[in-house]
Amino acid sequence: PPVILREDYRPFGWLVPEVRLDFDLGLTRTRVRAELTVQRNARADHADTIRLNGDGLKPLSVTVDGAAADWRMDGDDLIVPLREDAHLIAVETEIDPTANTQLMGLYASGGMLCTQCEAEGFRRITFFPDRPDVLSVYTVRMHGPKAVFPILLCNGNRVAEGDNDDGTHWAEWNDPWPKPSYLFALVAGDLVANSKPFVTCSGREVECNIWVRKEDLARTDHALESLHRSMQWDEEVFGREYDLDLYNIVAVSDFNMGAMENKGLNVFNTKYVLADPDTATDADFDAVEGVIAHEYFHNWSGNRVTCRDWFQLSLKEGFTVLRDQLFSQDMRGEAVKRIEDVRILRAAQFPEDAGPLAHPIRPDSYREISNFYTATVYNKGAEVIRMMRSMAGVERFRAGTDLYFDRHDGEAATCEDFVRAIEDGAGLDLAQFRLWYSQAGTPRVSVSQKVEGDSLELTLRQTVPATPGQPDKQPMPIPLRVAVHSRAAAALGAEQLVVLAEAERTFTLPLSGPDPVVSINRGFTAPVVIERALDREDLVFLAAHDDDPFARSEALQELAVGHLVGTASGTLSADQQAAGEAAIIGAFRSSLADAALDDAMRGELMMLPSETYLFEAMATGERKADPGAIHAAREGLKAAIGSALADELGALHARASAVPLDDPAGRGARKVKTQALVYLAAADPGRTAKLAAQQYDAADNMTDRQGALMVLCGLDCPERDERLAAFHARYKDNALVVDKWFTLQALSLHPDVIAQVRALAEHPDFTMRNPNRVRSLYMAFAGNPQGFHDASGEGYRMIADVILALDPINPQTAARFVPSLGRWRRIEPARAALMKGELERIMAAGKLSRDTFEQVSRSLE
Ligand code: HT7
Ligand code: ZN
Repeated sequence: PPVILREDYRPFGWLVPEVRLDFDLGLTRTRVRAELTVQRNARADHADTIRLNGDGLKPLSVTVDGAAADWRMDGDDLIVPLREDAHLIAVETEIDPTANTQLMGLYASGGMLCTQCEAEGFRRITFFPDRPDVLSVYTVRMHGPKAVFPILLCNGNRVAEGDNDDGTHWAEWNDPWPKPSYLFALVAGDLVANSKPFVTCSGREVECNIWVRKEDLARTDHALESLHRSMQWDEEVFGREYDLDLYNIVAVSDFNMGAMENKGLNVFNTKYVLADPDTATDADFDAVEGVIAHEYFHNWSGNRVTCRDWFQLSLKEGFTVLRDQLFSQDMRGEAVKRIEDVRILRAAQFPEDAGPLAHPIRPDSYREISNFYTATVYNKGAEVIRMMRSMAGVERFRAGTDLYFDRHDGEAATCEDFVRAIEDGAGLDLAQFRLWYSQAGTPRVSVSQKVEGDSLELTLRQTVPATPGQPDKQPMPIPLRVAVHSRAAAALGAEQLVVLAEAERTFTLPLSGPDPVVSINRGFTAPVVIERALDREDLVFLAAHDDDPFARSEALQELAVGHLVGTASGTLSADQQAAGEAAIIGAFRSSLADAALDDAMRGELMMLPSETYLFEAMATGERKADPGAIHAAREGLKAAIGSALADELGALHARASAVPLDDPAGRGARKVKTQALVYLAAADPGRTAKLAAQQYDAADNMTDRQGALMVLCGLDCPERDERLAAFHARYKDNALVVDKWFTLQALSLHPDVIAQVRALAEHPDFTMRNPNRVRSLYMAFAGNPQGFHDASGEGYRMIADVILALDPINPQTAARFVPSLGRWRRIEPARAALMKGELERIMAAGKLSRDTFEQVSRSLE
């Protein structure tokens, strides 16, 4: 497959101001007639043909201005000669939505029809210049059997509808806002809506609907309320008002990603719509709120201002992730949300940045754009914009975003346009900062300090590691919030922002007393790795006293990372080992006893670094990560904590269990309740199995039930099988909860997890055709370090088999499994050889999709 280069961008030769689509809908046969008004683009080179992209389509008829056209195919694309400056092109195609297992374009899901067009799905519906810089006003007519498709939805507003005598009906929709084809959407099915109007800041009433199957209606209130909160927040915080009188969200159970921001008609994975306390955890509620907000915020950052080309994806995705993170911080509390977001960044993006698939947030090339919907483009993209916000301050940043929206409304813009608007609007010089858009790799900042009189000389050095295709890097501006505390005086220093723009620089900071302890990258102002050798006592001091809650949790993480990596690599003496363990237990004890902490924050402080994050920390320089040693060290520490703090954890569990479901403190209580079980289970499995079973039996909500079952799943005890069976029996008709049932087992600490996953793949509820179900079993397993990295290589083999089996069905989802095997270079030699061997086996297997081919070949380079 060809490589597409960012530098090759050229404007399209034709404008397509208007599109008229006519759909004759059927589950196995849908006819599409597309009429395109085209005009020569004065800003592009002269063209005497138009290239209309297609993917697996055959044109049934092609006319230009009503006469048969002299068209030809070039691969999958349709080439039509055009002589004048303006024409009307009409093309007819026919598609089979039921045969569409890729879930891109128009497809059938649970008896309904829906679309997914981003990035390049529209070309599977009709021939079209399927690129984000071609913006058109769409008028769409849908026609189909009323009994099968009683509801017909499209972008914009319904302008006409009617019934026919033959049992069919039709509806016509018009979207007044010009949009690229990737934002087109259509839904036809038997749906019901939960509706509530929202009144915008200018007093317009917007009809908001959440469309679902009848049996799911009772679980849609949270989504609807989240939508209203998002609309209100975007008005207040970013000055953005919604621009149509209708906002429709439809939930579908077969979906490749989380959701899609189609103009006025979002299509959502049911996972991010449906929630009630009996079937969804607190984390699920948060995810629904976050994804609803994310898609809503795209209405401005993505739809009103869209992307010029797919290399600019982070323009809409990075910015929108930042916007949804800020929204959730305001809804749920800044510190806990920030800790969660940084945990996700470290678990998903840092490994990507350190591996063969590393790419800048604005990539320079791709073969298959679906492979670039990554944690780098999304999450690091958000961090890069967050850094601009930190440097500008909230008000000046807002002036920058206002200018960006004003300047580029209705346009297909670039990342450079965004940076320039922030420069002009916020008054920042971002000349050097632009490197964050072009350089991949997570910068490492090393810290050293020296007391000089009543100041501290803080020397910071940055290196940006080499990444594929980028051997040499330049220093980038790194904004870091710092404070210098005094351990001896128990005094907290004032915070200030320093920007490290050079390879090395010394900053002079005021001391707050003797024995200075530097608190750095507070609030995680920059997505970097801080390298420093801080005394254990200093970390304990920061964990207990830092006034930045993020820095507190960070100090505890640093303490645990140092201890666990040291233990796993065998570099600690017995004394160091014992002292490290005692320090961590002491810090945990303080967190458990600290009455000033709420449980939501306590729950964060009680979380050990994940094994994937520990792999990253262990794999530095020549040293490789040893998954077996990391797992043993982490489990050992959990057991030590559980046994040393058995009384405190038992008391915490009892206290938290007494908090009722709807108490404002309930969420935090549920979080620490299961955390307590996790440590107790590591120390005393027998007793904890009883306690977990009690929690399961007494649960009046999914958070407690799932938490208890998660702990039980890792234990070899009768309670495990009994509760797993009860859980399945209770929820067998609820697909999202059955997904949980698969995931709990695939993620479990049980020694037989590989055999259990193999058996689950044979379960009648398992299918390769539903992405949620595939992810619930296999993505969970690929994220289970103990099972996936089993020294036998069986875990690797299983995931490679999944990639091969899934690739012909759903290449996008198949390709998403490749990165787990692609990390082989950072793993110890025996496992690395097994992982690489599986990648080579996939490569040798013959015809691979463009998606999987690109990921596997890059992983082997
Ligand atoms: N913008 C949406 C991207 C998306 C997508 C991309 C490729 C294939 C399927 C997809 N479904 C949705 C989601 C978002 O970031 O809001
Ligand atoms: Zn998005």
